[in-house]
Amino acid sequence: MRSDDGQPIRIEDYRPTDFVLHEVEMTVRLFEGHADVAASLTLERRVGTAPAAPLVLDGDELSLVSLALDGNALDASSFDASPDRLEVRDLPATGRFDLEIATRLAPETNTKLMGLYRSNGIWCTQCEAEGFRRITYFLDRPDVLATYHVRLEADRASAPVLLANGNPTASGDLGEGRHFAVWHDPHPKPSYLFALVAGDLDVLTDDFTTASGAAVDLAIYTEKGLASRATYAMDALKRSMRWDETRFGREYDLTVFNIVAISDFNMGAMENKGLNVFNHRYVLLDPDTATDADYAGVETVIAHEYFHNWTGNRITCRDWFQLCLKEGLTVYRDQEFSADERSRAVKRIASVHGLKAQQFPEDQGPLQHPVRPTRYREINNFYTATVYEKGAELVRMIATILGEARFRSGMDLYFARHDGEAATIEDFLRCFEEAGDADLSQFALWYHQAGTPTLTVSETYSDRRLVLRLDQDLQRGAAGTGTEPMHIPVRFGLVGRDGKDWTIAPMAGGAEIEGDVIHLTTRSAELVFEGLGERPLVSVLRGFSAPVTLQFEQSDEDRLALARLDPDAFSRWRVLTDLVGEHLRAGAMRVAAGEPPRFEPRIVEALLACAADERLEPALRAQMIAIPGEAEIARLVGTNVDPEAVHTARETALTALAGQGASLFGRLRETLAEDGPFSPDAASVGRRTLRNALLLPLSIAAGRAELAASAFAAADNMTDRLTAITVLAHRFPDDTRTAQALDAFFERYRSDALVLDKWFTLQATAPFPGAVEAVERLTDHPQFHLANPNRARALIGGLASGNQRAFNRADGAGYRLVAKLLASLDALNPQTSARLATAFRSWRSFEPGRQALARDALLTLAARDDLSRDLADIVDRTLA
Ligand code: B3K
Ligand code: ZN
Repeated sequence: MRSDDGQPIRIEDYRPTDFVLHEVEMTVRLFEGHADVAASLTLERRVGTAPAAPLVLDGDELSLVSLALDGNALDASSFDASPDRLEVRDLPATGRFDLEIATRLAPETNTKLMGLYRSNGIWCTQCEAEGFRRITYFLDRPDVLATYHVRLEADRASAPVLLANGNPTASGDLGEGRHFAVWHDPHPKPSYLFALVAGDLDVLTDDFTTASGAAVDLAIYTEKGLASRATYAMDALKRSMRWDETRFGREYDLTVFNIVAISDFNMGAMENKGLNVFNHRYVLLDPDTATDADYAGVETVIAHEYFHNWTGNRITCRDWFQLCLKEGLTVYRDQEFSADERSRAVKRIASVHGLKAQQFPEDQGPLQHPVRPTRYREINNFYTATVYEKGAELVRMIATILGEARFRSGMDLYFARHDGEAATIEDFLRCFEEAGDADLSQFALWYHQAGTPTLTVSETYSDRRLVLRLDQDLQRGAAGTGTEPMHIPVRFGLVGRDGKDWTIAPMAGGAEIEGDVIHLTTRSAELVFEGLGERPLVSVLRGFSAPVTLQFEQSDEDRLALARLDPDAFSRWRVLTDLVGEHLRAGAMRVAAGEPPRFEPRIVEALLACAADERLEPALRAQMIAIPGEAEIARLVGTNVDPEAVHTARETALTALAGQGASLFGRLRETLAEDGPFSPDAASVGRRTLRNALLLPLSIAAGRAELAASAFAAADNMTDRLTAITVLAHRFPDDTRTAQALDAFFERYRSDALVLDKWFTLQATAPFPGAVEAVERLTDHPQFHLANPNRARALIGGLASGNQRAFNRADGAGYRLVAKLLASLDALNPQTSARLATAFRSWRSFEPGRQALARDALLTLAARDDLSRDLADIVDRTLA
């Protein structure tokens, strides 16, 4: 039976709880096969609550063992308990009381990986968003903050390590092979930040001294034998701690900070107070098993979870509608950290690329929602690119609008005013308005109106006079949440033919300009620049200063000139990638209409000029020559997409790049050859990135697998190895060396889960129609485990989200296979099946035949009566 009635939770229904929770005391006894939880909640009726109002606690698949009030068992007439709810009546009208609740859990059979579960023998928890209610009956909502004392008991042999939130206060022996540990978290927190971990773990330790001199013991726990792979994560943690002190004045606030790496995990990681639990892929690294992208991912996620200690934990969310309050802000903070630690331009390009690849399609399809939603049916489905990535863009826009100093004052006020509270977006914005002396009421629309605004720019020049016209429009798709004009900060520059920015203010204008930022607050505005010596090149949306779709009918000549000489490196990438995108879009439409494909040589020349430009760091040069992926081209085409035509158009561009670039790329690859031992520092990464970016075009130009096969054989690190084997598998599927490489790779890493994930993904993403059958065969592979989220994502997600051509195969086989696998996965792990199902979000953009087949697959899922609420929510909204 469907697990809900489809009724949404609505923001306007928010009201505080009838009871205030002060303290939580818990004892968790872990045994093979079950766990006993005794929770004592110190509660008090809120002033103003009716004296007879019952206490209603949340549960989820719970079984109540006993219930007592201040030490006396409660009479059955005083309460009603069901798996998902506990109602207690006849509670004191005034004063504090203790409600003692005992529940029994089965962690071993908890395949949803929410609440308390076991992963490879390790007991661990995941509570955000609503997992604590799977441990005990509770006021399981983020505005209920309490201090926690937690006592853990387990067999010493199976769980020598016992961890919970906060600081350790006691531990000892219990006899009969059992022992205990007690943890106290002095910082009031909501239940979603609760965590415990118990198991036989290895550990890497270190220490940190805060700016004010407090000592912190740091530890990263891993499965046996893997702690040495956590050294980079530890280094990233210490750098994050220091950065938050210098950049935001935020210090750590406990005596220990623990991280545990777990192999079965629904998401990337979780910021539980003082005890972050991580998907092991965001902790474990070494050059032989992890790519440079994996290193960057670890650095980002370690930083992100650490930064949550202030933005999320010390100040949390009033309700789940405010999720972007902690997530958007924390993503902004981790992006800034990476920009400071690595290269600002490279990081910004990567973030904007990710935003366009993930958030734009979401904002332009059926799963569209405002950054601060007002309705949800299943909150776990709102941990989206819109809340996270667009949420981060909104914070960045506040910084752009206010300037760095006023932005920092606003943040300082936010920390000072709301520490220890559960806050709202309104609270957050008010801090910037007060500290920054600004009116953000119009800006706030960014949080409430869904959809990607279109920013249309046009320029006219005559008589030494430049008129720049800006128009904003939010018509497309934002139905229901408003289309009022927003405050769009547009960073810009006027660039001379010598490649230098002019400093010139407009003579007249319908929009305010501060420095290099135009504040567009009306639907349209014109800026007039007079007395110019020549026509400048107009460089707009520098740094992607607002998450908009830019439409600028700038001539190809101007764009090619900007790609060559804009002093702003990000803008060179932006103008070039938009130009390439437009030509690919036109190419795909031409092919779909039966015309021959072509890709303009002068655009290739512009790409090659960037590749050869030694003023640019290598990582940037690699980003400049990257040809947009098939999903991105499909998004640009927008409607009636034929994925085969998209594929052909992209192939044509790749072939042109390979042909025209062969000799340059050959020379470059030589000069970038590795000359020392592997190092994960940004400069080495940049060189490796560019060198590896050349392997595909060089292999295409040669038309043979030779180069990739020898690169595979010579590789001494995973970045080079994975690049080479991907070129083999995705370009030369029938070459005997490809099969050999796949076998060798498998044999070498057969017991390394994280590398095997790559092996599965690499086959699932091979851009051939036959990838569907390959994936189906791989589901029978002895190493394919549907219950392991990383493996499920590697294979099913690889096909559904990473292989546009095969997933959208004309006969619908891709849709049917994915739907079938999602139904099986849903029975085990609804959160992961729902997440993977979002791959269907663009189904309406395809040509009618594919649309009908995708719809059929979705309807088959929708018709199942055993669908989880998570998956039903995604499927229903996708079909709506
Ligand atoms: N806050 C967690 C995500 C929890 C997701 C729950 N479905 C990780 C993060 O954003 O840091
Ligand atoms: Zn987060």
